[in-house]
Amino acid sequence: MGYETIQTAKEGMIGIITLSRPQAMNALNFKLVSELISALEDFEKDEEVRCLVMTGSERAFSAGADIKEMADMTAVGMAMTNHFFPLWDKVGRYPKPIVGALSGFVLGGGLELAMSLDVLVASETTQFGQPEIDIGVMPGGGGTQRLTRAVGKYKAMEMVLTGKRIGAEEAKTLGLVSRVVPKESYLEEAKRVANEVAAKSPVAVRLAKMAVNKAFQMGLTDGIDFERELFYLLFASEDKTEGMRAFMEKRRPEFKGK
Ligand code: CO8
Repeated sequence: MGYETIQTAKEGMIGIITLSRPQAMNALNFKLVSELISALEDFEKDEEVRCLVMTGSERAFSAGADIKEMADMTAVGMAMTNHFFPLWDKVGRYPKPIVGALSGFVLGGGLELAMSLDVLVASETTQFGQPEIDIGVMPGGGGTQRLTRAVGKYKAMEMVLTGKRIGAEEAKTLGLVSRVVPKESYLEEAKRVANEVAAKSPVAVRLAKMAVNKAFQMGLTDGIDFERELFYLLFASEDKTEGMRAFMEKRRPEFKGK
C-alpha cells in the first residue's frame, strides 16, 4: 500500500479504491494512474476480493486528465515516450467487476475512467461531461467511442463538441448510469451492489463481464486507435497550447484554429 494519490481498503469480499488528489479534483496524473493500476493488480491477485468499488470524493470523482501535466507535452512525447496509455488501457480490460461510486465532477478522462467500469451508481449531485474541446483537444481515453455507444450519436456529439455537462438524472435517462441516489448514500449503495455481485459465482461473474464487454467491443478497437491518432495530432496544434495555458492562467483561451 503506501500510495500517495489513492487509498485502498478491503471490506469482506470487496476491494475499495478511492482516488485522492483533493487539491486537483482527483485529476488523473501519471502517478495516480500508475498507483491505480498497481492497486487493481493487487486486488486481481487477491482471491478474497470478488468485486471492487472505485470512488473519488463527494466534490469530484475526477475532473479528468491532469492538464498541468499535459500542458507541455508534445505529440511525439504523447505517442512514443509516455507510458500513460498502456497503463490506462488496463482498466478497460480488468477481469473483476468494478462498481463506480460517482459524485460531483466526472469530467473528461474522469468520465472515460467511469465508462471503463461495469456498474455506475451516481449521487444526485454528479455532473458528467467531456470538456476537452474547451482546452483545444478532444477525448483521448476512449470517450468518443464509449460515450457514443452509451448514449447514442447525437447526445454524445453535443457533449463532445460543446463540452456541456449533464446532471445525474439526465445521465440515468440516457442509460449512462444505472442508478441515482441521494448524496448521502452513493458510496453505501455502490458497496451494496458490489456485495451483491461478490456473492455470485466469481467464475460466472468473470465470464458474464467478458461476454457483455464483447458486445461493446465490436469495432471499438479501431475506433479508439483512430481517436488516439487524432488526439496525438492535436498535441501539435497551437490551440492545444493556448487552451491549456489559458486554463492555468485562469483566462479565456483565444483559439486560432491552427
Ligand atoms: N487538471 C489539473 N488540475 C485540475 C483539473 C485538471 N483536469 N481540474 C481541476 N484542477 C485543479 C484546478 O487547477 C485548481 O487548482 P488550483 O487551486 O491550484 O488553481 C483545483 O483543481 C480546483 O479547481 P477549480 O478552482 O477550477 O474548481 P472549480 O470548482 O471552480 O471548477 C472544474 C471545477 C469545473 C472541475 C474545473 O476545475 C475544470 O473545468 N477543470 C478542468 C476539467 C477539464 O477540462 N477536464 C478535461 C481534462 S483533459 C482530459 O481529460 C483528456 C483526457 C485524455 C485521455 C487520458 C485519460 C486520463
